Amino acid sequence: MSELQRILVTGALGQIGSELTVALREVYGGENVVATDIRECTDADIAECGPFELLDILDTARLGELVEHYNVDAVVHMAAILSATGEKNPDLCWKVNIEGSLNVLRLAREMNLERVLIPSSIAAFGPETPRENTPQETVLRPRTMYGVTKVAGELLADYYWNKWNVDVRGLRYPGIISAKTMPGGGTTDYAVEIFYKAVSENSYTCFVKPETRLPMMYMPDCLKATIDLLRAPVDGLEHHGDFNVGSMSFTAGELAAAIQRRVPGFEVRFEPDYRQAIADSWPSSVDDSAARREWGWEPDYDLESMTDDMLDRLK
Ligand code: VAH
Repeated sequence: MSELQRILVTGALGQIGSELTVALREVYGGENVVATDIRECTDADIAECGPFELLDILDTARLGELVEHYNVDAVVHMAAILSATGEKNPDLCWKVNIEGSLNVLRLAREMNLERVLIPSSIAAFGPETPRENTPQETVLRPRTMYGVTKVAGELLADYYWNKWNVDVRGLRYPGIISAKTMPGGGTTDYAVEIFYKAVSENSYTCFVKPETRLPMMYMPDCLKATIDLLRAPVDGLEHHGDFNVGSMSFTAGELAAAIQRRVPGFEVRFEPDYRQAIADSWPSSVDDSAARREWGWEPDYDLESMTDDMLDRLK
């Protein structure tokens, strides 16, 4: 299996996309990773280290033009509407997430792309799913439109793999915590916002209850998992679009306490809003033994080392 040469990233200005693009350019070379997003590029790292193009993922013709023009052999599809925003506009969430993924998959088949990566999420699970150490194969009955689009995305990945041998891969991201780009419209955004507020205002009002426990991952581990899966030899993969990946699980209260141990006087109040019901439908930890077995997944960060690094970066 040949190493990838040129990659197009959709949603390259998003929370994961903005750091994944930089990390991919370190592996493949700046000019070989085309960053795209629906909005103008205001990120110097992205603009200065390689090509950026405007792209609405629903514009199939434009996507095909860019893949042809840059002679792309893989698409990393990060453009999506997340869970909280998706519940405010479920029709748009379905449209962007499903039609966007289908545009990428159809193009991969038509242009015989080497590989496609389309993320899934722990949002694919629902209240009937076992909450502790959620299995790789399990009940997928999500209660959010975002989760419905993630389950559909996993099924589409398997369909395109089985019917047309399109090499599609994906991982069920937990909540991702990072210091570069604020997330947009996610239920796990509290785990990012709390750090920014600890540094800027020394107080934060958290929109989930302190006992809310969710699987979380620090951005360096997210980038490692994504690039390791993208580059993994296809022969070793039994799964394709739906790998569970875990690294740590903690409650909102444990996160607040970890920050308070480092930021004296940091005040946190807990005032749950509509996102509490979304968080309550998700598991508290996942079994990622398939990812560890099939492509060597191994996280590096835990709550303590992440908290130290996040506060160092934000200060
Ligand atoms: C969200 N950050 O909150 C995303 C993620 C597991 C959560 O999919 O919607």
